[in-house]
Amino acid sequence: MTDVEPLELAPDLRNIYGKLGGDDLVIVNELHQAKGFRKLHIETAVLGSSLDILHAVFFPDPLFDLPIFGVDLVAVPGTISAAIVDLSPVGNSLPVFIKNELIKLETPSFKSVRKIPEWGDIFSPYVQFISPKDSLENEYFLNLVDQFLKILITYSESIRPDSINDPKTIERYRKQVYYCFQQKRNDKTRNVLAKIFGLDWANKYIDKVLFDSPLRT
Ligand code: BLA
Repeated sequence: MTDVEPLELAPDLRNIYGKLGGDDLVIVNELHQAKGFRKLHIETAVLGSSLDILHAVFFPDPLFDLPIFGVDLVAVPGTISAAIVDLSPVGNSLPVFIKNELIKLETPSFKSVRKIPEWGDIFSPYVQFISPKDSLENEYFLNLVDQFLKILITYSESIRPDSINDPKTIERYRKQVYYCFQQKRNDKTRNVLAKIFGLDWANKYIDKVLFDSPLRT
């Protein structure tokens, strides 16, 4: 990416420690911005030996015709229970370049494909949501993540911003707000955080760090 710069985050939200029973919870956040992206967020969370999470969302600047990149990996002892990756549209559909590249990808036929929950109408038709069953499937999935990223970054290097009052910019802003709204309906994320830090803290963290809305400038 071009012009990558770190984004401010209060130290108490950058590295977060909590305790549940005998287990420690450690969350580490990394935030950047870049050309075309208002926020690149990578989060790792480890809850003792019971849960391991990698969460990443690259939120575009609505001036640019870029989809939202999202990945979530949830590992429990012995297996990865959820592996999801998508380039989610914020226009009426994905940009033509991105759609054409995604169509070309050879998607392996994973043994366990999971059902997208009801709030998941934000995802594209190309979303991959699986429980990888062995190390080969893990590898295939990570390879897909790489390819989704490559497509996004290649496209982001070629495009120019629209104006702030362009109806397309306004529509992309609106759709990004909706993406955040729907993600906040995922009670599985909220429950993990609320069990350790309480519901108030969990809601604030989800609103401010995980799925904050873009600024309306
Ligand atoms: C599911 N997310 C989950 C699950 C947990 C979390 C425990 C249940 C695992 C399972 O269903 O097998 C927890 N995820 C977290 C926590 C964080 C996190 C605590 O990121 C962060 C601190 N979730 C996202 C993003 C996507 C996403 C960006 O954060 C997609 C791009 C998707 N997570 C997602 C989906 C499910 C899930 C679709 C399954 C929900 C369901 O089946 O109801």
